[in-house]
Amino acid sequence: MRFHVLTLFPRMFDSPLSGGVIERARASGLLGIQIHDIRDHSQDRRRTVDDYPFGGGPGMLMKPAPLFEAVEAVMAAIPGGAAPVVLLSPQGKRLTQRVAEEMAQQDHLVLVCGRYEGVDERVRQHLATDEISIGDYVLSGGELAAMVVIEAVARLVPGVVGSCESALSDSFTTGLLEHPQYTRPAEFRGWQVPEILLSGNHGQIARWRRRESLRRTYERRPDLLESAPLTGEDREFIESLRRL
Ligand code: 4H3
Repeated sequence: MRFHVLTLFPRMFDSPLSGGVIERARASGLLGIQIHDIRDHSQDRRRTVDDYPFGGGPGMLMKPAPLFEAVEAVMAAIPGGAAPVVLLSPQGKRLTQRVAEEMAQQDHLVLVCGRYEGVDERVRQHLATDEISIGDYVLSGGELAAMVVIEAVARLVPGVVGSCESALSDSFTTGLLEHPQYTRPAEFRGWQVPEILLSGNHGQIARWRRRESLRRTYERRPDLLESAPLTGEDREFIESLRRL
């Protein structure tokens, strides 16, 4: 998987992507992350990338030309010359685990980070193939949203996260919230770890974990129960919660 990030602030990406699984995966060649400065594709000596909005209004907008030139330069270096071009914006499709899984199927992803009041509409209509939002709030730039996308997607690339299992059993991967997790000591300040987890009975432990995922999802995010794959036993347990 190769990420190509277009930004006016390349240095923002130095530290968040260093350290941890991302750095290891980059070192092993499993991941590539190239940061491109949009300003390198401005059309004039003053390296202008923004301009006043037609029709008036506060602030500035990002001009189309530097963005089109930057994306086209990146595309020219991508075998086959085609990759999704993702614009990060509050107006985009909400990033979910499912959306991250879809994105993780790609060999290349181009991420466009807007600044100012936004980008010229022709970028959205004729350059971006996707528009993604990491949540319903406005940031001063798309960079932090791009980093969230990189983290959420990269960890799904086989081999990036240690044991594939941990990537699969996280919250949302089962479509449910994750069950409670405990580690040593078995008693801490009088708070006991549930006995079942100390029993070594893996069948019962799996059943307890599934039920606790269902309970937690029912209590905190019942909306997820509509789309999560549920067995008959799951549904019976949820019914028992409803009757409480
Ligand atoms: C993404 C980008 C929020 C998100 C963003 C999000 C700056 C887009 C500028 C940038 C526009 C102003 N804010 N929720 N901001 O994913 O280019 O919106």
